[in-house]
Amino acid sequence: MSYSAHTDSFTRDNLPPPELQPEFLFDLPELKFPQRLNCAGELLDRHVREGRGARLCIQAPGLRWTYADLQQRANRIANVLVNDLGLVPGNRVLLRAPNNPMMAACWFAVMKAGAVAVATMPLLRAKELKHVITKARISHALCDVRLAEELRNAAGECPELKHLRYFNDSSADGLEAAMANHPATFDNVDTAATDTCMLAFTSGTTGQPKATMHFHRDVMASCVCWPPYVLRPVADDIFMGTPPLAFTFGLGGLLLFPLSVGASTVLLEQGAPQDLVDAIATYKATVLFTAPTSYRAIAPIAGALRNSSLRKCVSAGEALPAATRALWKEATGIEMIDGIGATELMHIFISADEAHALPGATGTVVPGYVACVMDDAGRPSPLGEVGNLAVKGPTGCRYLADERQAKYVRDGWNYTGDAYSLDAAGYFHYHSRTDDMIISAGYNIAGPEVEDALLRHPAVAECGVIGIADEERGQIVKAMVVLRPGSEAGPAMAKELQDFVKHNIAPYKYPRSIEFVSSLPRTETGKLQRFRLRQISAGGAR
Ligand code: 3UK
Repeated sequence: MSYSAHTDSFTRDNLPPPELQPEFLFDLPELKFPQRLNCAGELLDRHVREGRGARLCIQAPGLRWTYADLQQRANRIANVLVNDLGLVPGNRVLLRAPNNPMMAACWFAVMKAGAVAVATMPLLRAKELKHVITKARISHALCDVRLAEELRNAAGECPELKHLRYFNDSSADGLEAAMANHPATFDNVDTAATDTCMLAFTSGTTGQPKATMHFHRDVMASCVCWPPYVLRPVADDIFMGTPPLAFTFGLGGLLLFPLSVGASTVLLEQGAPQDLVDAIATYKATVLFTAPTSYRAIAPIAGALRNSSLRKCVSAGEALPAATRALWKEATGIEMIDGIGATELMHIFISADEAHALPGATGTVVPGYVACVMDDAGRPSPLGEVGNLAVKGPTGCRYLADERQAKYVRDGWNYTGDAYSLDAAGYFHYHSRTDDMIISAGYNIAGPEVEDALLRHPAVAECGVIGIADEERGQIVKAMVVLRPGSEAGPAMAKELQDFVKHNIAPYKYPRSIEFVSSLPRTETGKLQRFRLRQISAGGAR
């Protein structure tokens, strides 16, 4: 058996069987990792060792930490975990907090101690936390004291969770008090590159959330593919954004990638449009990460960002409508960087930088990865034809003890569940989730294309398009529309929007049904919840 530092072998024991794992590619020279690798050593300690300890690392309201500050906090927390709480390498540690510096310090402490971080979305309730704790067999938790209640409720029903500490807590039994009793030095556990260091739960729109497993090597792989080839950050960049650190989009964009180049990050607990615009000015942020809907919501007040410090805007989490890309460029002058990533693959694998962006397309495959559009028999589809997106690279899907592994990984390829087409220039065009393709009177219609057409109408703030059952046509296209303030809902507006769509895309795609709503159901990661839209449309639970 190959080397592992894990004395608790739970994650190793629950890897998918070899025949169900994807093929991994390490062709790029920067992907030749040593056998022993601790990502905290690479991302954090290396900067201090090489003399950059005094450089700015993390900012938050009223706080500035250098690399040395973050390292010392992470070391003290690692000492608390190991010496006070009996943690051994391989144990799982639940992390729960809004995006803030202590959350980042805890994440690195877990890496240093050779344990496995399980970061959870701040909005999760006790019932959902209980699933995470049970599934990942979690023994330790570090939690922001302001989010204690739901975790306490869950812990009451989870005997395996024995050690809980709260942070951002000034009380005598808080994490900070314990940290003060320990040295600011810690010898990182000498983990194998292939030791699991984090479990990332999928958002679970269908069925129970799945736990994806990532190794120390995967964390580093995500830092050497998309960031240097597409984002191209520099050490003076100041990163900012909204995705939670519990979402790999946020973990990469707001923690791993800035640290991988010795840059700094601003961690904000609030991400409303005005908060973000103000924070960009206050901290002189240069790189912004958020979801397409958030760009759309900020656009009306984004004029202030024109000729500001901001130079790169990254959109991921769901498809970026060409209409939103255009709106953002009009408001700020900035061409966005779109990229598709997935929890299973850690981060972005198809993308285009600002100079190569093609409106309506996600981009080209990121160096280190290969991607293909496959037909239902698993053969490459002809150019231009819509099929199933399949990807391979240095990262890939490993569900912890889950039968659904065989669905995501087939013949060594990761199937993301997205319907894509490939053009002659190598650009991948998103159509819809494969399960969400609308079939109406024999035509395949992708909801996002109809959404993009509707979003170009000045009265439309947001919209979601779904297929609903229809006796005659099988399904019909239905749009749920949120209007901008000042526009009036009613049959006249519905007719106007229908005509507008018919004039802009093939008429058979127009929404035969339109319902005006005051908001759309979204996940904490900014994704439209189409299954809930279907329920709302059917008059079901809201
Ligand atoms: C969809 C996109 C079109 C797509 C993620 C960047 O979203 C992330 O991970 P999730 O596991 O969801 C994956 C699915 O989301 N999607 C994401 N980005 C795009 N569709 N264009 C895009 N740009 O259906 C994909 O299969 O929540 C995104 C980095 C890390 C991530 N985890």
